[in-house]
Amino acid sequence: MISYKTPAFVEKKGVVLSHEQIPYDSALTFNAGISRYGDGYVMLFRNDYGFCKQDFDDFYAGISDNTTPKTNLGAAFSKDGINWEVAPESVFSLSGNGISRLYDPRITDFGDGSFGICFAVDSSSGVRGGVAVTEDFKHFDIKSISLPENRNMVLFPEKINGEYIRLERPFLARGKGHSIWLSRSPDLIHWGKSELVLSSNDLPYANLKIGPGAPPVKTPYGWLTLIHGVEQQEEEFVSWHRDWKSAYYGGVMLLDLENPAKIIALAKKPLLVPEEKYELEGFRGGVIFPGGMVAEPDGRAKIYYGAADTVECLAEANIEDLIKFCFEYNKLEKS
Ligand code: BMA
Repeated sequence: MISYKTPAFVEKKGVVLSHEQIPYDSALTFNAGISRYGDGYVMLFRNDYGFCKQDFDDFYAGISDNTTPKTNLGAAFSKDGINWEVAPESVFSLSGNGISRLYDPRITDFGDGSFGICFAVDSSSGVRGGVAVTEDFKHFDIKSISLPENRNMVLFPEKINGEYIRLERPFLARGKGHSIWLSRSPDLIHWGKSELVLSSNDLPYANLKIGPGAPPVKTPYGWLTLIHGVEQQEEEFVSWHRDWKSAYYGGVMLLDLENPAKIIALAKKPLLVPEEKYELEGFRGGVIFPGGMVAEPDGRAKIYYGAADTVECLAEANIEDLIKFCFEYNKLEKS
């Protein structure tokens, strides 16, 4: 059972993109990256396709599993960050050389007309994390794809001490839980000088996995950084879903402006808890997966997240409240 609640200062706005809006084959649209773009916003979303409603029903009924999806990335554009117009064709996919698909994109605005894109790829050797650059969201110049097993990468919007910075989540072969790391690069190709930032063992609401969410947003107090944390449930989480026993929460922390491997404050309670129907029911009920945060001039933040591995959603909060939340719940101990 989920024992957390989304704090009152977070205003959930509901679903902003679902597969009905996609003009090509689409079953699930979720885990998007979002950025400001021109005088509006751009979204790159994960589009899983190649299966239909009957396949879902058979999956839930335990009859068959034809839900191993093909995936491409779609692009969508918006004037207000709420209503989205989807580009007529998918814009980015990857296969061959042992790679089967690319998914979970994140967008970082470098502020010079170019955007850093991070993504995960499934390969015959395991999951790998990729970094690309685009200016038009049609052409993607792939700079690097990591060794397996790594993913959930996000790039910082500016260089620090002359280096690009990314957060990432390698899979740990030893011990329990996973952790967020930070690596540095002179060119987006070569990554190193890696440091541990946060382990799921230090996060009370995550007993399994953890990962960076949205690219960090600069505030006077530090880099405001969304994460996700996974709590494995003892009992089956939603009875209608075969074998699904985990809850994915959105979380938030503040990283040091000069040395972002250092945590200034970390909310030890989740920021976004799956509780609405569109978060609890879908391909994977109980999943909240933040991938984008846009700071607005009025002090509000738009927080975008995939829900139930099925749709893309929006929540809003005051940036000040997000920062306060980090400090207020910083001191909670792991029980
Ligand atoms: C993670 C990733 C995400 C997904 C989540 C919940 O491991 O695969 O893409 O949203 O699981 O299924």
